Amino acid sequence: MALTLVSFKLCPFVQRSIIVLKEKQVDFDIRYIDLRNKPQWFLDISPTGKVPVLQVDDQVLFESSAINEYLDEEYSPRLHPADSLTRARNRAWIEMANQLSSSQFGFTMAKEEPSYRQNIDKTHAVLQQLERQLGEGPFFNGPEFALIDAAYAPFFTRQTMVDNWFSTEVISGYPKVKNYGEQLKNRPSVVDSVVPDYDKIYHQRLEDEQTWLYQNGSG
Ligand SMILES: N[C@@H](CCC(=O)N[C@@H](CS)C(=O)NCC(=O)O)C(=O)O
Repeated sequence: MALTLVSFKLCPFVQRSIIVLKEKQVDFDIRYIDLRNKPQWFLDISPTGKVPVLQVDDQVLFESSAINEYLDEEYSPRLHPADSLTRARNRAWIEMANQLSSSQFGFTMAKEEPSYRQNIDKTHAVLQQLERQLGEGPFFNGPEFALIDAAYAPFFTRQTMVDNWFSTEVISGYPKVKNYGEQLKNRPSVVDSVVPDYDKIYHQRLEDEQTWLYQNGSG
């Protein structure tokens, strides 16, 4: 089967699917689009107008969770847990990872302080829950890397850079979360899941947008 992932270089949801493809060592093509100027061919195939979209021969899949579950069922090794209860709990915590990525986007891109603070608070609310949930690690479920870890990894790729640039120290108060992030961000599939100049592109985006964080550091 020919796989083409329609992508945007800074998207954490695309990054999840790339991690899964890399973990499974599956060959795929990647096609980048400009989300500020979406091409018509993309609008024609994407029901939500969002990336990732995965083209599987002449079929189209959208929504990162659905794409990743498809990849998991189609290509080994199996990354979702075998036990149905654990799998269901993982799906629920993937939804928490969605909230984390969305509040991280919110506080990094906020133009005004109230929106920055509101999204920082939302980020901490999820991190507190995650800290309570994590066990001995190194991964969410324990020793084995799973589909859920691909969902959390993009948060840490970004947060490491943001903390370095702006001294935000968002995860420093959560020892288990911090350790989880260290494990994830150094994993080869995660390192290879972003373009080599990702940090420059990300920093440039924050500068272009003149976000509140960019102008004020940690405030
Ligand atoms: N729930 C979606 C979220 C995808 C998403 O928000 N993608 C963003 C980029 S990171 C997007 O394509 N935004 C374009 C738009 O909203 O117009 C998923 O998990 O795939």
